[in-house]
Amino acid sequence: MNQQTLKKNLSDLPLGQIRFFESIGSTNDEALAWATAGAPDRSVVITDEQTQGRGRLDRKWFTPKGTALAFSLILRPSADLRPHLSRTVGLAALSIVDTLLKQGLSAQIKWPNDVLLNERKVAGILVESVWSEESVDSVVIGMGLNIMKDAVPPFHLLKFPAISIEDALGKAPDREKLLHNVLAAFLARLPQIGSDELIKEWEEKLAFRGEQVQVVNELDRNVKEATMNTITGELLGLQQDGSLRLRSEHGNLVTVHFGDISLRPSADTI
Ligand code: BT5
Repeated sequence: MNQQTLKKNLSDLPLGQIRFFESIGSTNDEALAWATAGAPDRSVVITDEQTQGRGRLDRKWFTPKGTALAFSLILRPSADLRPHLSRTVGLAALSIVDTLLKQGLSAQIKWPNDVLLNERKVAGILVESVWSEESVDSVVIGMGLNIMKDAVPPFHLLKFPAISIEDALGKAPDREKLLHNVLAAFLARLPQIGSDELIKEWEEKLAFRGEQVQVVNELDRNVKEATMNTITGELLGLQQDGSLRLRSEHGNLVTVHFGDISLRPSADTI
């Protein structure tokens, strides 16, 4: 992977500028700084290795050299897009699902920001914003995909099992082609971000739908009793803004908003 081959490979897509790094701390950090400095809409930061890759709550995201895809897309939201920004994470997840389907792999979305193959995490998404006074100036959509086996972190470092596309396919796919396909799928879906169809497709791909799950508010995890920050219930689907609908074990309908949430199948369903 290098700047020239990437530019050529992505030249048919309506992107802004492209910046490639052989190694970088985090593509999201670079994209946030670039967005603040005026990056054109739909610019992309791509790297072959991250040394400070981030998940939510500054959790670590592993991107060993030459094994993964790690990139961040900068959007400068138009007026049409602004009301639907909470759906960008779903749009990104569906773009990864579309791309995996082209490889013959059926993936699912673990709400809010993970993509699973065979109930193992193959990709993670981190959406962050640059604010200008009261409104969002730009949105950075960071995506990390495990391509080769060596991208998968050691088991003992993970809270949820992980997998690579190579593990699932039995061979390593072409990284640049996958990158092209994820970006192409994202840009193709973007005009439909406000549609009911998007929510329907996102719901159809949700992992554990109709099953009992446990939802934990990670921010509260350390400060409150476990019973106060955990909801157990049946995963029903999504609200219009992409938040999660559950039927709690007490029969109440509950909406779980985006945040630092982690979702697991409930212990008694495993
Ligand atoms: C995420 O966070 O899953 C979002 C990951 C976003 C990564 C991209 S790469 C490009 C861009 N630049 C960045 O710096 N980040 C974005 P979260 O749901 O908080 O999950 C983080 C957890 O996933 C960690 O605590 C680990 O347990 C696990 N993990 C770390 N690396 C992994 C990997 N390569 N594959 C599977 N799981 C991983």
